[in-house]
Amino acid sequence: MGSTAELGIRLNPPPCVRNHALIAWVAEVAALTEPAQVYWCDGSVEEYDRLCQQLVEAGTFRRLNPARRPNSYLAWSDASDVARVEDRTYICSASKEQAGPTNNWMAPKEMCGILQHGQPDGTPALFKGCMRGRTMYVVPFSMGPLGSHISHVGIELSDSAYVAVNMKIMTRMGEAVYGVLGTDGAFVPCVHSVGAPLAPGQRDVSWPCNKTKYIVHYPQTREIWSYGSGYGGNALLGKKCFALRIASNMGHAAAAQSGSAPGWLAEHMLILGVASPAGKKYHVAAAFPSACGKTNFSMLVPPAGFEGWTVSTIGDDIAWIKPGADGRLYAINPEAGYFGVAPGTNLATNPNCMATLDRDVIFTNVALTDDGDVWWEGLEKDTGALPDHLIDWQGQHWTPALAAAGSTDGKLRPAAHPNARFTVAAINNPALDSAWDDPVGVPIDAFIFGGRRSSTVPLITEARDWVEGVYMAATMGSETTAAAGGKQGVVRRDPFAMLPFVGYNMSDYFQHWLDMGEKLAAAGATLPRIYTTNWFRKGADGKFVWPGYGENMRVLKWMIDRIEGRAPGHAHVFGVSPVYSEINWAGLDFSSAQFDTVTSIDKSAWQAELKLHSDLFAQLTHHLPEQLPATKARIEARLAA
Ligand code: SAT
Ligand code: MN
Repeated sequence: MGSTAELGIRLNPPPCVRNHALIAWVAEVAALTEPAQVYWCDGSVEEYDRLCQQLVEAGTFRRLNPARRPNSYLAWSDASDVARVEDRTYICSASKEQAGPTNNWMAPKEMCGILQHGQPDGTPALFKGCMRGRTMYVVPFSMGPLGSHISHVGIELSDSAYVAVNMKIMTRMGEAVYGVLGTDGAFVPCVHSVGAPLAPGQRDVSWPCNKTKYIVHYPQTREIWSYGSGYGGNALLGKKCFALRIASNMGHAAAAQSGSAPGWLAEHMLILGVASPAGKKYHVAAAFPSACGKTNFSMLVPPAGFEGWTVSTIGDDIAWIKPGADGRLYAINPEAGYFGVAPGTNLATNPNCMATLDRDVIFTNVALTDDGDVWWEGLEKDTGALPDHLIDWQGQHWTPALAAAGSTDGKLRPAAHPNARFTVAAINNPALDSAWDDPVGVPIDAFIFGGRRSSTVPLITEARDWVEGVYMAATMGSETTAAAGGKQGVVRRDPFAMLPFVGYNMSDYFQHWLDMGEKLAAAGATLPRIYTTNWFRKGADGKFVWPGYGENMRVLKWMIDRIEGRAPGHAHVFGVSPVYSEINWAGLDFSSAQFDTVTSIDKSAWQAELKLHSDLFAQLTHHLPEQLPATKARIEARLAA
């Protein structure tokens, strides 16, 4: 490999960059990928505007009508690059066992051959010359408030300006991060390429990407290498790659280093604050799989009957959780923006989000209206009618008639892709919690784990104790969504809503949760309660029974009543659920018969469900904490009684 000097690539690090390891690494990656130029991002508004204008000129962005949506853009991706690619995602730990049976694994040496060094048979490395003709952006970012003891710094090298501007919104991105790094601070190196080098004079496409995709994590060196995709979690490497897969490794390793240190947790959780009319405030962290309404829940508006209650957002997708000096668990949101699903978002499902999206947004794969604004499925509920004409996310004319023509399932061809997204800064959110940026984090009172299940799992259950809560989270099942490639609507086990995001052996991850509970309890701490929810049960008519969204406040309130010792509930095979009279129904017409439909426990369905837990445990036999099958045996005994 030639040096950057031999290749004529000028590095030109700005004077504020004093970290020698960083400069050496940028030089190394530039020499490998051979970009036409290297650009060090400063994170300024001026830079953001300039890069967005560049993206407009390149045809990647369309500026939306400023009278309707100020300072906002629309991007349409390549039709093949629309979601996370779980089957192309690898955890390259030293041994296969460290990655565990739920992750794709390849030996680091072999993967380095494919990506970085070239293969023994002479096949060149994918990253060799992959940035030719493009700019390599150096994107400095902090996951978490700058300088917080819970935060960590990453540097993403990417040949995509789309990534650079999205990272500006999604993270604390900019020059101040170089200051935090100083001369020898540590950072997580993240390399990203769309895998579409340009020959001299070659015209670029509006969404460059490559058929071949690799989303690769090296836990030992805490490196991320991503190739071939420009979309979401595949490309914005601070998000799932760093804040979940690499960070889960860091939190686990922090515990393993010493016997009594509990380590920390990186979780696929929203964080919200809920304050009662008396001003008492609680904090809840809730895990749901991708595209199951975390953003809606985190911005919930209390319904009629809950006057004086407020819900505020700390985060909508990821939580980093560490024990504080008082033994309680404190959570921060490592992100600074929301990359949320647009379809389904409207004034009924999430009014705070609609206000958040009024301005300063990057939309990806939604439809374009005739007056230069955006549209997605669900907005017809606000306006009472479908638009007469749109340009859909693939640039085609869309009218209700065209969308009906050729449809085989009776549904209209969607104008927005089901995984269409918005990128917007947290500070746009009117429900933002005042502590969202607090370096100390917020103390967690309850964890919620929620799957998407049309049957079987009841609306709300409190686990009897930490171990049974971990059991319920570990065995959670959920129907798949458009957030990842592959079939939708099939139930798969999604432990802790972390199946695609735990960066090490799932059994060891379960053990980490169990150990953390044990260590904190031994130190005298009161552990957060653990709840499981399911908003998605369907009735005989195939429709959701629970009205959801703001009405979830009723469930939240019951949890607080439990914490405050006011709701005895009724105990059943795997925990405690509310009786009808314990829920505040003011302002909602929901009968006790309907309540039964969402809370009943069908013994035979649960017997079948427990068989699926056995299948999961059979897959995870190695290292599986013995408390889990022991808990299962207890539940089975209760079920048989
Ligand atoms: O594409 S992302 O990983 O950023 C979103 C998600 O799947 O939750
Ligand atoms: Mn997510």
